[in-house]
Amino acid sequence: MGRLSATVTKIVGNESEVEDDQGRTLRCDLRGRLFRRKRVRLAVGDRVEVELVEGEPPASEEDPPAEARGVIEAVRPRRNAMHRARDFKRDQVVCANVDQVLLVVAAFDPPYKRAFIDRVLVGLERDGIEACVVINKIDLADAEYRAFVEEDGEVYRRLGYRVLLVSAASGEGLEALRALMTGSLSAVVGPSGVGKSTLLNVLFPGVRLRTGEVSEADGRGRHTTTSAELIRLEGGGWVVDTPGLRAFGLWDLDLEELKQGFRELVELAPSCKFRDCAHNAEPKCAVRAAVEAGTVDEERYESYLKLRDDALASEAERQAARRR
Ligand SMILES: Nc1nc2c(ncn2[C@@H]2O[C@H](COP(=O)(O)OP(=O)(O)OP(=O)(O)O)[C@@H](O)[C@H]2O)c(=O)[nH]1
Ligand SMILES: [Mg+2]
Ligand SMILES: [Zn+2]
Repeated sequence: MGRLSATVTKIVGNESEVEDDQGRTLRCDLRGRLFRRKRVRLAVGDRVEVELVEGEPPASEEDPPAEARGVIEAVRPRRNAMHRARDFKRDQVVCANVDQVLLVVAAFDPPYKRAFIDRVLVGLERDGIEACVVINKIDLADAEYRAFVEEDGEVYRRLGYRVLLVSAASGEGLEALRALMTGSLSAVVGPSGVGKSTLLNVLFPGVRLRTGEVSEADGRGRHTTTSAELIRLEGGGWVVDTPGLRAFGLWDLDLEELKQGFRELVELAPSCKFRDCAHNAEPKCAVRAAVEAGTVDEERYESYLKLRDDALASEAERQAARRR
């Protein structure tokens, strides 16, 4: 029997669900040799090689997936890994091999906060994952506010991030978003109520149905799903779905990660007088000079200072806890 190449789509308890390159699902045990001896911790998105142990995988998606079982013989090296909030559980991988994170916010209802966007971007820089800032509900903006949103968008575009202004209600920007997602593995994150589910349902009408099916077939409550789940998109590609992603990006940041998470700081830091410049009150700081000259966006700099205060506070807390 030959080996199949597959993608891990789900992990529940001691089992994983994988989908081979023909779109067939099979279940694999996580208690095998590979996981005990080599201490591999699997995540959804992992590319694996599977040996069939029982029958053939079902011919179509309509057939029950539980029939086909396999053994994971090898896990390919990860291109990247997206980590969950660190205070939740240290270094837990939410998803491996992510092509991009779609950071969805809303123009209105609730209006986005630049500092939140910046914070999530810091986490993505740390994990080395591409980000696209998706500003939804643009239909709610009048001409003046829209111009303001466009300006914010330009700030991120100049830093090399992709930015899309979209509306699930009017359809604006949805073609571009669909094209971006098709054929890629995307993780959708963002605050509650910004329209993540609505967007996915409009873009890929099959998605809602499939998530419903999967959790019912499981017979377990949502909260027992300990990791993310990959959902196949019509036209190719995957989207990651997990309630836990709401907390994504809200971990404790350390000061070094923070500096590395702002592209403009990384670029300018070598020009600061001090090698370990915090870009705060130090003399001859190239970052502050650039803010004053208007070449670095002031709100981005304010985000940095605010996040730095947060990082300093949590570091002080950690140190106090250690002394106790
Ligand atoms: N005007 C307008 N309303 C929208 C748009 N997209 C979504 N909404 C509305 O925003 C509300 C929240 O949408 P959801 O899709 O549930 O938001 P969500 O991001 O999935 O929220 P959580 O699941 O709580 O994280 C719903 O009432 C939607 O109808 C849009 O483009 N324009
Ligand atoms: Mg939702
Ligand atoms: Zn500096």
